[in-house]
Amino acid sequence: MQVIREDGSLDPELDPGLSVDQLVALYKAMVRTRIVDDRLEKIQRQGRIAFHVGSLGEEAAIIGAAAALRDRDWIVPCYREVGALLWRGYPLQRYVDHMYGNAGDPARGRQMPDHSFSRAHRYLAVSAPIGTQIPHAVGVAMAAKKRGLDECVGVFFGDGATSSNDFHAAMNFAGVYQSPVLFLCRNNGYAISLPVAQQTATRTLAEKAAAYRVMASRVDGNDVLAVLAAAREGVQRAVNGGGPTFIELLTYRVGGHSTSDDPGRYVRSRNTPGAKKRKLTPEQAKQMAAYRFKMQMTTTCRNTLHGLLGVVKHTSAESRELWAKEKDRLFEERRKREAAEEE
Ligand SMILES: Cc1ncc(C[n+]2csc(CCOP(=O)(O)OP(=O)(O)O)c2C)c(N)n1
Ligand SMILES: [Mg+2]
Repeated sequence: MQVIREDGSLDPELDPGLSVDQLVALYKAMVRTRIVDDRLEKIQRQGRIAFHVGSLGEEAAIIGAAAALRDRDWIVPCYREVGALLWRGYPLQRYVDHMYGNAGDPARGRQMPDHSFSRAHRYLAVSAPIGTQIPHAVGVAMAAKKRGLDECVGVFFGDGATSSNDFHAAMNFAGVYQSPVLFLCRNNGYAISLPVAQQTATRTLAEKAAAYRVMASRVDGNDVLAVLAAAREGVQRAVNGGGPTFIELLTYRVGGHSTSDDPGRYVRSRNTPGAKKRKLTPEQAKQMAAYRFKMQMTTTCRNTLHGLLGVVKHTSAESRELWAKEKDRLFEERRKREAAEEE
């Protein structure tokens, strides 16, 4: 499914009919995650933070789905979806503090970077073992259903997770019990270095859903309006008692798997998505062209970019300062604890 056509115009049959303000909000959210990713990668290379797993190239899949879910719906993330948390109004400063593991980090540095959580924003904690969040999500959805609440759950996971046991257990359960859940599968072509064709024999990931009688579709994950329209339909189905929906979001991981990865070791062709670091894929270029075309707001975009850059730089400087201020106390506390344990 695609809404934004090759020439940048919108398919009138599928256009979700957003206002210019809503389109600008989507655009800003996508650009913001890209800028934040860029900054965090630089900070990691400077040795200031340990690790970052970004969403370069996958912004539309994440933001489009987040925008379709209502505030009362739960988001169960994989690990690349902080853009969805920020979309819900989570403070950027708190996220960057978490990346530094400083005193402003809700986990106080006791979690890996990029393992955010917020009950207030109905965003479950990131669960690092692949696929384990999928049955969690179905459980949350079942709880809402049993209590008769008008809530559903959107769970993100990657192509690789469809090869995990947990994926199949969760899909089976959701199919049998008609759980109000959206399976948001970001097919970015790789599970770290393993191309999707080498980790599953199925032609598509969506066809796995058919075995469990879960409604499934394949959507252009770089077309934010298509993602939003498909996910909205899934939300409607879930809250109207129609059961689960599986959406295969076809996208590209433009960078490495994480800052610990070197895609140059396994991406052979320069034309393979993943080989080029910062260049837009043709789909993304098309998407950007569509925004400019529809909104005629090149200046707004430029100002947005400029403003966001400033905010992100300021935020990371604040986090660094807080880290520097608190780090002695942190080690002091640890020394005291160790001394007490020795006694
Ligand atoms: C059970 C388990 N095995 C292996 C890993 C190491 N690991 C971390 S991310 C990842 C790849 C996951 O790929 P995919 O599901 O496609 O998500 P993507 O990173 O592409 O978004 C692997 C194998 C893990 N976290 N958990
Ligand atoms: Mg993947």
